Amino acid sequence: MSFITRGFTGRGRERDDRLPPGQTLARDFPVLSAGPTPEVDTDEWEFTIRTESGVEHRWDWQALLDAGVEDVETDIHCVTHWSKLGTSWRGVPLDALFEEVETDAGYVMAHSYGGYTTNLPLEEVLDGQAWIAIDYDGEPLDPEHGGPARLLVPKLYFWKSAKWVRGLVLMEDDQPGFWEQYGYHNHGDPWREERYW
Ligand SMILES: Nc1nc2c(c(=O)[nH]1)N[C@H]1C(S)=C(S)[C@@H](COP(=O)(O)O)O[C@H]1N2
Ligand SMILES: [Mo]
Repeated sequence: MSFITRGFTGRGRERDDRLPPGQTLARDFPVLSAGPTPEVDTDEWEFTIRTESGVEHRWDWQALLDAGVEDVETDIHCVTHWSKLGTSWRGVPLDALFEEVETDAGYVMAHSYGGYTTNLPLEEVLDGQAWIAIDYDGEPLDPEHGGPARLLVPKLYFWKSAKWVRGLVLMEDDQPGFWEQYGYHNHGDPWREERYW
């Protein structure tokens, strides 16, 4: 476990226990995209999970909603040092989609419309730790924030929360995604400050 400083910072200001080391609170919701915002209509949207043996599981928009949408209140942390506490989302837990998936793989590569990728350990996106988010703050997710649907993995730095997500590929061996190839940490735990490597 990482060591979390409680109480007061050197400047004498009270520090929120929910704020990981090196983070400051953002009032607005910054947009960070490596490329242009892809236009994805829910009519044509689909999400695929491909297993290590090549089996494809597919959901269209209605099938995603039918899998069960829930409210999520969570803190988010960007590697560029901003955090937002208590943000409100609605989304489908990945657990609901993985109910029909058989796999022994240890890792997933998330793929986005537009080409972005990011890698994650499978066990860290199950058990209520990750969602396909479709609403933010009571509204359909803004395209610049990943609408119609993005991955939401709040326990890791926000670059792991792939915007415009279109699928997961299960991998037996871990491989770096887009930012991970450019020196971002392979794992990205904000409480351990796993920023770069
Ligand atoms: N498809 C895609 N997803 C992405 C990114 C991106 O460039 N493309 N940027 C990542 C990074 S670095 C961050 S910090 C968050 C930013 O999400 P936001 O723009 O909603 O704040 O999205 C992540 N997901
Ligand atoms: Mo980021």
